[in-house]
Order: sequence, then C-alpha cells, then structure tokens
Amino acid sequence: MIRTVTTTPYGDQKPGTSGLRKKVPVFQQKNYAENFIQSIFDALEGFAGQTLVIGGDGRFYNREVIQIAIKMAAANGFGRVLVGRGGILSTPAASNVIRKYEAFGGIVLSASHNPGGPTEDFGIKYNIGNGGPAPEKVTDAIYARSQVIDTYKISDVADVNLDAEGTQDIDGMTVTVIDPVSDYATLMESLFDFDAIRKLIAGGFRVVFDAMSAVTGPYAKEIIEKRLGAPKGSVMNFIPLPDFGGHHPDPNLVHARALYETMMAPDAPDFGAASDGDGDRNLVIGRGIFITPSDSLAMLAANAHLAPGYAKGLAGIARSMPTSGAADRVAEKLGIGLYETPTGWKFFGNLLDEGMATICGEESAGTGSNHVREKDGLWAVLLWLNILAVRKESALDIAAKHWATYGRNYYSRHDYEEVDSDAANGLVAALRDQLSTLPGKSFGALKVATADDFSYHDPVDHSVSKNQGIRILFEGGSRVVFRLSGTGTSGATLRVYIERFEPDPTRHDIDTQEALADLILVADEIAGIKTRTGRTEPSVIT
Ligand code: VG1
Ligand code: CO
Repeated sequence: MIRTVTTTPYGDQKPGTSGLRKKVPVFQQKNYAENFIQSIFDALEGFAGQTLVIGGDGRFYNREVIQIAIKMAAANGFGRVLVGRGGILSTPAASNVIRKYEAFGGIVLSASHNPGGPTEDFGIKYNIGNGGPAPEKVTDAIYARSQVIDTYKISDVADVNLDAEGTQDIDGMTVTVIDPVSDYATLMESLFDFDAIRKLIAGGFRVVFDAMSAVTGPYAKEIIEKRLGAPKGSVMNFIPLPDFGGHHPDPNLVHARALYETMMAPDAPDFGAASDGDGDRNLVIGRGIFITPSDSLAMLAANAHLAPGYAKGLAGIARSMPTSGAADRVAEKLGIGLYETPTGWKFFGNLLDEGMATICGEESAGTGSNHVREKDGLWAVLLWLNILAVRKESALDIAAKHWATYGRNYYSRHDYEEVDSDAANGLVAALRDQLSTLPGKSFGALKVATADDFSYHDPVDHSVSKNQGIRILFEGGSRVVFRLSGTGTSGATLRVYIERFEPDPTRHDIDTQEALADLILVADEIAGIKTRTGRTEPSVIT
C-alpha cells in the first residue's frame, strides 16, 4: 500500500561537492532522509517503470536509509530496484551497475572518507543514467525542491531482506538483491592483463592493500587475493565496519600512516595501496616512495597504453583545477587534449561521455577513466599493477624516470579543518578583493603573473560554474590555490594547494615541504591564514 506523508522542508539540504553530507543525527531527524529522497525523485522526469540502483558504503545508518529508499522508489513508480547484497555497493561499482543494466539512475549512500558511526557522517548522492554524479543543474533542482517539499510517497511494506540474493516484489516493483562484487570484478578483468599481474605476484612481487575497514574489502579480497593470487593477508582490514573501526577511512599519509611506515621500512613489500570509505579514492605507495595523486594521474596516463583496456591510447586527460600540472605535460607530449575542471567528479561526466577524455584525476586521491563515471580506487591500483608487471621496474624507478622526462611538479595540499565559517568566508572574500591588484606584485623572488577566481565553461553543455577557487599564479609556473571544502559537515575547511615546477633532474629529491617552503609563506602572507583562522599550522598535510 502506498502512503502519502505530509512533511515540512529542511533549509539545509543543499548538495555539496559530492551529494548531501551531514552528521547521522541530522539524517535521523523526522522525515529528513525521506524529504531529500523525494526531492531527488521530484527533480527527475520519465523514470516510471525504469530501474534504480541503490547501494552504499556500509556505514552506520546505511541499512535504514536503503530500506526507506527502496520503499519510496516503489511508491514513486520505479519498475525495478537493483540493490547490493547487505546494502553494499562501492561508488565505482554502483556506477558500473547503473551503466551495465541501463538503469535510469542510482542512489549512493556514502560520506566517503569521512568517519562513520552514530554521531559521525552520512551522505546521499544521486547518480544519473551515465553512472556519474548528477550535474549541477540536477543538484540545483533537487535543492530547490527540498525547500518547498510538502509530501513524500512511501510503500507501507515490511523491510526487504537485503542479505539474500534474489528477487522480491513490493507494490508492483521488483527488488533484486545482487552480488555487489561480481560485475565489478568482471569489468576489471576486461581492462587489465590479469595473467601478467598473476605472474608478477607468483614471481614473489609483494602487494599489500589496506581496505581501511571500508567498502573495498570484499572487492579487493576477490580481485587481489582470489583472482590475482596474492597470498591471504595481502588485503588488510577487509571487513566493512559501520564505524570503520573508529578510524577515518581516508587513504592519505595521516590516516593510512601504518601502511606508509610499512612501505618505507627496509623490508617493505613492493607495492602498497589503500582505498577510502566508498572505494573511489586510492593511495599508492611503492617501496620507499609515496606517489602523490597528481603524479599518479600523470604516470598512469603516460603508461596506460600498457594495459589492454587502453592499448589504443588516450583521447584526452582531464584534471580538476587544483590538481598539479604534471598530467598537462603528459598530454602535451602525447599530443592529446587536457581539460581543467572544477573540483568534483561530476564535471568529468560530459568529457567522458563525449569521448574527449579517457583518464581523469583529482589531487584528492581520485583517479578514474571512461570505464565508469566515478573515480575508482581499485581501478587505479590495478592499472599500477598492470604497468609494473609490463615494465618490470619498481615504482620508484618509474617515478624517477617520469620526472627526468617531464620534470617534477612538487605539490602539497594544506587543510585547515573545522575553522570558523565566518573567518573562512572572510578570508576568501579578502582574497577576491585582492585579485585585481595582485598581478605584478613581488613576494621575495616570487612575482605574481595572474590571479583569478576559477570559472569553468563546460565545452559540451556550455554551462558555466563560477567561484571554483582562487588561483594565484606566479611567473615560472608556481602557484597557490585557495578554496573551501564542499564535503565537510562541521564548520569550514580551508584547502590551500601549493605547487612548484622543477625541470632540473638534479633537484628532484628535495623534501616536498622544503621545496615549497617559500610558496607556503607567501600563501599565508597573501591570505592571512594564521591571523584570520587563528591556526598556526594545517590540520592535515597531504
Ligand atoms: C573533496 C575533494 C574532491 C572530491 C570530493 C569528493 O571535495 O577535494 O576532489 O571530488 O571530496 O570525494 P571538497 O569539496 O571537500 O574539497 V569523495 O571520495 O569524498 O566522494
Ligand atoms: Co570517496
């Protein structure tokens, strides 16, 4: 039986960089999740009788919202729901399922790398039929609807059994519980030379993967241990836990410190990797070398043709604006297009759909390709393994040769988390005020060439996205970028991105923070970070 429930709007349901993210208690407010899900459906047209994919990263409150979403999909007239067993689907796996089964779209429940638990973070994101995050036009419509919503529709039925694969019927809609892993594993096998990687591993190459008690555990177990033959134990923390074991499932040098230490030890394995809460980010560390995500994008693009799925070469490379220019040099050498988009995977969708870009990446540990429409953590790890298997060189050697060929983009991001929102907004406003007067000014040896607030003109649908980050570019190619996070759930997070290009191979082994020291000081001088936020140092340096 379908019930129409009266409700009142919540003022704060504006999706950010990647969907709506809030603390669990916010989502637990009466009708909060229902309002947002109904707003999604109300913003869409033409889904009657169509398929909706539903899945999440398994965090606290995942199962409850999955039940709500299924019952609301039935009440709103979808014909079929595909849901991952246990309510699990990694973000890239959800994207694949949407594409493979030609679904109308999907609802992905995740707050990604943010911690989980009763007082931690939760999130809801809508993906469109190409498998990618809804573009701004759609998220704007969802938000607008959420501000006036007065009813939602839900089926009054018992909970669906999420733990048994198979098909059930609710109010005329079919619900099929699917294996969350197999379609994804099949896709990976179609892209990479599993035989070559198997041989590499059988020959004694040691790989470790830290699933961080998050969603990639079952995927990595199946692919890395079962299909590629890595010894049991190669995949660590492989059981998805609702609170990620109390950790941040954020694959960076702070939260995956243990993996980093392991990879820097004298008896380190050959290759280490980790993924985040929802499986779309990756951390890649070779023995004795951390590869920054920006460098990883460039190195993967330069070598992708060594994997069967990319043997024909790349059509183009896309990167988010704050991501380093390392990939630009690869695109230039390959003679292919390089596209610079705002932060957030949703901006890559059109470029991938149009065949303009094949590989995309963000400095925040996201890399992916046209195989799905999300960034994909395990995909990046497998592409690295495929390249290592073909080149038969260490990651360290591959990186050193890459820098010798293209030059090195020293790069770091400094995050100031949970700063006062007014202070953060004031800082950005003050930067904007300086944009016209900065060019030509000198700070020590650094002279500002240009300064602007990044605006993106989508070459496919011609939409314009303004205010996507303040860029200060110096003569010689160094730059600092400032923007506020759109994924945080308390206060504001200021991100400062710092980059310097070094063509000289004799200067490619400097410590990154040291190589960027003068720019870090100038960033503070221009933005007044310390005085405005009251912070003496960043909360996280990646
Ligand atoms: C961050 C990253 C961005 C990424 C987004 C979603 O956004 O900077 O590159 O696309 O998270 O990734 P922001 O607005 O906080 O800087 V995930 O893995 O959290 O879905
Ligand atoms: Co993520």
